[in-house]
Amino acid sequence: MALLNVEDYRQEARRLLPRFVFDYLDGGSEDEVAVKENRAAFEQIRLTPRLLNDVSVRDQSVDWFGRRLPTPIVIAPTGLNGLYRKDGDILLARAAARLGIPFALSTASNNSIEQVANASNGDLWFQLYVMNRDFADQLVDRALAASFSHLVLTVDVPMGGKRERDERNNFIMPFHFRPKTIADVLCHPRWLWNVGRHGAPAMANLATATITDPNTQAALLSRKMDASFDWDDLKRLRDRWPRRLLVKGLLHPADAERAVSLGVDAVVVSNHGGRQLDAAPAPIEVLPGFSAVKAPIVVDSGIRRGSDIVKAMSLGASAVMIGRAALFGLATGGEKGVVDVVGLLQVEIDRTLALMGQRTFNSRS
Ligand code: HOC
Repeated sequence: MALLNVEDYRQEARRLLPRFVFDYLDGGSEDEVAVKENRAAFEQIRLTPRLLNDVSVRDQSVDWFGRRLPTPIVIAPTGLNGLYRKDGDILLARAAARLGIPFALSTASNNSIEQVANASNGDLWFQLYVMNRDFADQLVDRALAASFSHLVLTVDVPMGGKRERDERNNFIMPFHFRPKTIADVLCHPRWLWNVGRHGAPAMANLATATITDPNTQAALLSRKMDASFDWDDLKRLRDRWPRRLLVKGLLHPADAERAVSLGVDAVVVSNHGGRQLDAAPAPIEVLPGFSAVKAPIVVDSGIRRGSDIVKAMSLGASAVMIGRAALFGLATGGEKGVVDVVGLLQVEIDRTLALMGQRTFNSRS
């Protein structure tokens, strides 16, 4: 089947992955209302073209702190990327480097900070979960030493969202193979080949991961974060990390303004792809409310089309993050699959700009 859009890649990933893996990737929390709303909110936005402009040449590049990104896309931090391909984090980082866009490595990675830094020459960002403060400090120091350019503190996981698909599939800690899971795996031999040793055991064995300490690993995998982390801790983190700092997971403009007042460089408006608070609003819906925030705003959750990215940019975003879309590409075609998915989003952005009568993201007539 020709893979023409992100949904085609999703369907292909569904075919290739064991059910418990696809559900972990695709699923949200509780009734998955937020997952559905994230899509519905994008679909409800209409773009009104302004025509009779010369759009024979388009340029979708954007400025990011004085640097030119070829397209306003950042590959979002996602946990357990080794579930989709062996060395999934490295493949994502390499794909991003080929595309000239940033890749954010999750604290819950299957390849370590150092491995990813050694394997890629692209722009690397590190996403931080705080399970305990001392350990978080060590991660920050490692990311600094490995030349990661941005730190992305995720703040919307004081505890895990209720992932009922994962519970039904027994994809929970402590992880044990059950007969149903084994049957699921055996029915997907291509996946077994693709993941090698990183796949099925990724929940139970993170030998090459960023976090190897068993207690911290267990806390991370059961999403036992430090729920006492607050604004004072953010201030301390700001003092510790000298490069660009982003806070990810804010949905209220007042929180964004407070973060920026503490020296945070940019904010990611996100509901974690509908995987945390199921009652959360769609980020794209609340995005216009962030117009007074004096910092770049990145938005994620529900992006499946280039036109979604044009919509986000026209509502005030400086860039977007894609999570699941990149992972559908990874699961389907490895590094090339990620490049292809981002490539098709770029082609869709280009076409949308032309149809909108816009040459660039700044030129609106
Ligand atoms: C099992 C890994 O952001 C998600 C991730 C959380 C990663 C930490 C736990 O699943 O939404």
